[in-house]
Amino acid sequence: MSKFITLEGIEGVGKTSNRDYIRELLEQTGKQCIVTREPGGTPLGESLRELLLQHSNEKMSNDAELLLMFAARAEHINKVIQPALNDGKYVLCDRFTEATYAYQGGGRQLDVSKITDLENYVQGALRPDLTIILDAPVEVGRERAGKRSTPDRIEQEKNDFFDRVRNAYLDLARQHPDRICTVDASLPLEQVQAQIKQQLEDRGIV
Ligand code: T5A
Repeated sequence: MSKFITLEGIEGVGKTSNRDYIRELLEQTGKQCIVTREPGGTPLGESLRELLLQHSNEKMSNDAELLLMFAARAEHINKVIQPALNDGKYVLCDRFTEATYAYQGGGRQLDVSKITDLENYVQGALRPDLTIILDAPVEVGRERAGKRSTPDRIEQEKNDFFDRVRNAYLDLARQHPDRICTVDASLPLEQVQAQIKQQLEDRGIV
């Protein structure tokens, strides 16, 4: 049976590193799995990602940012996520709507009811079966991300923005303990992976 699994967290906490680990675990237990990301995952979505992250759009309004995230998501669900789930595949996605609640709701302080309205409109009943939030202090994530590349338009926000993002993620985990869990991503990679494996085992996924 198909499942939709998403990975979340502030910048640099290890979503990409752990995505590959989860994929291996799923494949080892015989599941067919596709790996994708947001914003992105389709040709249109990747073009929207570029618009969203490039510095030349520094003055983008918060509402435009929100709507572009959901435009990319609508395309992604229609062309990639829902067809894969319909085929019985596992879909492993690097960020999804919880990122919108955290970044546009928490970080940009947009009215959360706008996000909920768009979530219902764009997704209908579709929600991730499991969201793993990789949680670490902002300084830890920024230090790791900073070693790897120069900051994009959103990454260049200040620490208080990312503190709000992190707190919004933690609130989501408290509100939806049935489908959202957190792991301590400040630990060494092997220990983060052990926590992820435990979560997947506890839910009968691997
Ligand atoms: N966005 C997205 C919104 O605002 N709203 C939305 O709705 C959506 C969907 C997308 C941006 O868009 C925003 C959020 C983002 O700002 P992105 O590329 O998905 O950008 O997100 P980033 O967080 O920028 O992704 P990163 O690639 O920077 O971070 P990752 O994937 O979390 O981290 P990763 O795996 O690349 O690791 C970073 C470094 O840390 C090391 C890795 O080796 C790597 O060098 N590392 C560790 N080191 C020590 N211990 C560990 N446990 C480690 N884990 C990883």
